[in-house]
Amino acid sequence: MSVTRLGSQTRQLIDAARHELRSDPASVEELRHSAARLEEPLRVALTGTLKAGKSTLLNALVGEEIAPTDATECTRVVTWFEQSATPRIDLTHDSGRRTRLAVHRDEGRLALDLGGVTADRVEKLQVGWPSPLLGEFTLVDTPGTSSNSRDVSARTRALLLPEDRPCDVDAVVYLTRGTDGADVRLLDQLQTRVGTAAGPLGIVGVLSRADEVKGGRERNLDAARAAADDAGRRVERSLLPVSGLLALRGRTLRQAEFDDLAVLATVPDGTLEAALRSVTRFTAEDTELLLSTGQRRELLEPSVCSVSGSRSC
Ligand SMILES: Nc1nc2c(ncn2[C@@H]2O[C@H](COP(=O)(O)OP(=O)(O)OP(=O)(O)O)[C@@H](O)[C@H]2O)c(=O)[nH]1
Ligand SMILES: [Mg+2]
Repeated sequence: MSVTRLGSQTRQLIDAARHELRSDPASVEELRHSAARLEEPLRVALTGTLKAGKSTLLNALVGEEIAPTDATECTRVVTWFEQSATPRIDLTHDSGRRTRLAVHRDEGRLALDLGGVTADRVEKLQVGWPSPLLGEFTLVDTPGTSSNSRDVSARTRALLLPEDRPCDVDAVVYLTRGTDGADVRLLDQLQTRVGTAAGPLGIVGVLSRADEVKGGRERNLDAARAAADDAGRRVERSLLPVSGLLALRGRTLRQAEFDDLAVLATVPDGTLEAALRSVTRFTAEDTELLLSTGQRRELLEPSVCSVSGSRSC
């Protein structure tokens, strides 16, 4: 059945229920809320273990670096990315008070500066951004489920496994790099709630950072698929291998980078493969690689930045 048809049937059901329950104000209010939600973009949360690549995948989907990423623990508050005509950032304090924050970019990336408020006092951060994708989906970036701080993980659990109210998100993209114990626990708990008011409607499982799977003699893509199947068997669900970083670089590739990659693609396979084994080899003085060392360094620059942890998050 098409989504549009399903939507119109749901609308009809809500209208009928509103009519039947018109003498019960609490039910009428709940149904009014459901009807309003139906007109809004689908809410999709990206969740999973610490450093699984959640924020990077969100950026890849939007095609811009609006969710801070880093090699060290980065996302500490639940952040909602919503469609907006102009960029804006709103912070809801734990007291319920809302503050509008200044929008700053740092080397093209959105800097989420909480303006002196500590993460534990933040209830919710909402980033409004002009993006066609956000017109269809509201994306929710969450702190890692196995955060170094229990409070930080608790925020993700409070969002996804609410105790006393319906779940605020419609679907979950669950990123895992394998089968760490805490990962599987949350995934299992979410699974038992799928389709109930207290849970999401569905979960998409992802084996993230799939480019890091070592291929040996196999092609990396095949190795990533095999690793996802393997991990999927252990968690008893299918996992999609995804490299958010590769997707992000692809979506934000500049013309000069594209041209340099096209030159590199003409280097004989053996020479290129040997150079790609490490950063040191790739950036060594080597005329056979056709690009200057500076050009090759520039191609690596995004990952060099994140490894050095020099970004502000
Ligand atoms: N190789 C590789 N690295 C990735 C990929 N996705 C993310 N990374 C790197 O992994 C690190 C963590 O990425 P984030 O996107 O910040 O991960 P996160 O899950 O949001 O992290 P927290 O919010 O701290 O839990 C960064 O250094 C990223 O550059 C990927 O697909 N491939
Ligand atoms: Mg993050």
